Formats: sequence, structure tokens, C-alpha cells
Amino acid sequence: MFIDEAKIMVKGGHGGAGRVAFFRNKKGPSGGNGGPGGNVYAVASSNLTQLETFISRIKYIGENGGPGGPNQRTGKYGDDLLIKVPIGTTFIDVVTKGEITINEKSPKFLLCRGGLGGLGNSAFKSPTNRVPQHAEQGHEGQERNFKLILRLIANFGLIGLPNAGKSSLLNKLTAANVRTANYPFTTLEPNLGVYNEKILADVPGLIEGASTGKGLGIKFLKHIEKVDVIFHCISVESQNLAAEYKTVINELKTYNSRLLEKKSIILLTKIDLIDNLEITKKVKELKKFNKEVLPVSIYDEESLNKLKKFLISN
Ligand SMILES: Nc1nc2c(ncn2[C@@H]2O[C@H](COP(=O)(O)OP(=O)(O)OP(=O)(O)O)[C@@H](O)[C@H]2O)c(=O)[nH]1
Ligand SMILES: [Mg+2]
Repeated sequence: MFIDEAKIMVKGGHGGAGRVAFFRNKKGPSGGNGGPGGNVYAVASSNLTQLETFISRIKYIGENGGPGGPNQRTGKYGDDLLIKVPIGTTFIDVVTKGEITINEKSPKFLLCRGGLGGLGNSAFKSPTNRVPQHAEQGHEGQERNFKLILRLIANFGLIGLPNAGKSSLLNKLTAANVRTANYPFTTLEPNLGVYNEKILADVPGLIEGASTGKGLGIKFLKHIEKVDVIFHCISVESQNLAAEYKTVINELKTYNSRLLEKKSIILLTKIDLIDNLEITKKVKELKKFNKEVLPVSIYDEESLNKLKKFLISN
């Protein structure tokens, strides 16, 4: 299963305790401060493609600082903890809702600070207290809970109702080898393919009500939030092209109306199943939505070449 969401608890390391100690001959205090706890950072890792490690491990805590030593020695600094995540992972603070996405521009981000070390007794020396007998405990590290979301990074997103031919197109255009079959919901998780350095994402079929959790669709709509262009696939087999188009548009709108602001074109798929006259009729019917309509078939090289040209120039 493709894991694209997780919840984790993150905490900075605890600060080390301050030390109570005295110089042997000179009598004065010599206890050093505790070391600070380690910070916890999120870092981008290009080796990772999904969030599966966060299913088995949900707590991430920086190393604790060491206790202060005699002779005013500061305790060991706790090691920082680096949480490796796939590029594109978004961390959402469960309480503040603030979010940060780990990507090429910000490949490392401080999630939680370690706690300060406690002061040793030498820090409390004063004219009125020349031999302080106490030291501080170390301080707690910062603690936060995050929701992690991984949105695929792709230039083009193939969407549409189940069976529209999305995966077949992905296979034809790229070196992807995704299972296709003549029944709905063949694809259960998103797939990526590359054509001419452009990344195409094939997301599982949407059905009416996907945005409210029906079928599989909603879970995957987040993966088209970042694409530059949406390929809206509609098969010539559809009984009512306009209704089908509107169904999918409604799903997008309900999920996140900003998806409608993205550039999108309509791919009328499987055109080998009908004759030219019918194709023209169907293209005309879809043109009323003021979108570019590209008729395609996986068995028609010429139509695929037109699509490839579009991929290159967009
Ligand atoms: N004749 C014809 N059949 C096609 C074409 N493209 C896809 N098909 C067939 O249509 C069926 C569905 O294709 P898929 O690529 O699995 O469709 P999908 O949109 O990925 O479907 P889901 O993953 O279920 O959402 C398969 O049996 C394909 O062989 C085409 O251009 N022409
Ligand atoms: Mg599919």
C-alpha cells in the first residue's frame, strides 16, 4: 500500500542537570552546567518515496544532554535527531495548524528544540552566596505533534472516472508498467511515469462523491494539488460526456476549489472505438466547456504523438 499520511510525536532532548561540586582547596563552587538536549530536524531524502517508516515508528526524540561535571565542565551536548522524509513531505502542526514542506528549497527544518541544560552551582555564586549548594535540573525539550502528508510531485496529473483509460495512457507515454483492466478501480494507488523529464501521475479513478470519501478518489486528490496541468480523461464509451465531465469537476471543486484554477485539458480517450464523424461530434460536445480537447487512443500513434508534443511544450 502507498503510505502518504502519518502522525508523529516529536520532542527535543531533555537538557542535562547542572552539577553541584566544589574546588578542593579554594572552597568555591565548581559544578558545570548540563548540556543542552539535541534538536530534532526534518531533512529531505531523495531515496525515500513514501511515508511507510512512520507507520511503525511514531515517536522521535532528540538525545538528552549530559549532566554538568566538576571543574565547571559543561555536560555533553545531546545529539540532534534527523528525521528523513521524502522530498515534498508537508509537516502540519496538529495544534497551530502551521505547515512546512520539505523540498529542494528548504531541505532541512527545525521541528523541535532540545531543552537547555540546568545551571551548575558555580552559576549561582554571588557576593552574598559564595558557596551555593544547589544546581538546576535540565529543561524539557519542546514537544509537538505533526501530521505528515506526502503529495506527489508531478507536472501532469491524469484524472477521470474509473476505466477511463488513465493507466493505459501512462503506460503508453512513459516506461511505467501499471496494471490495466476492463473494470473500475484497477488502480488502487497513484503511479508515476516519466516522459522527456516530465513527470506524469496516474491517480485512481474518481466517482461521484469521491470528495466526501466514496470510492478511493478523495485519498488521492491531494496528489494533483501540485501538478501544473490536469489531464481530464473521458472515454468515448461514456453515455453522457457532459454529465461525466461535470461530475469530476464537482469532485475537484468540493475537495479544493483551487484545483479548478489549474490549467486543464480534456482527453477524449479510446477514440479507436468509434468513427471519425462520431469523434468530431463528441469533441464538439466537450468543447463547450471552453477547454482544449484532445482525442486520443492508445492504438493511434498519431494521437499519442500530439499528446507527447503537448507534454514537451507545457
Ligand atoms: N479500445 C481501447 N481500449 C482502451 C484504450 N485505453 C484503455 N483501454 C482499455 O480500457 C480499460 C481500462 O483502462 P485502464 O487504463 O485500466 O483505465 P483506468 O482509467 O486506469 O481505470 P482505473 O484504474 O480503474 O481508474 C482496459 O481494458 C484498457 O485496455 C484505448 O485507447 N482504446
Ligand atoms: Mg488505472
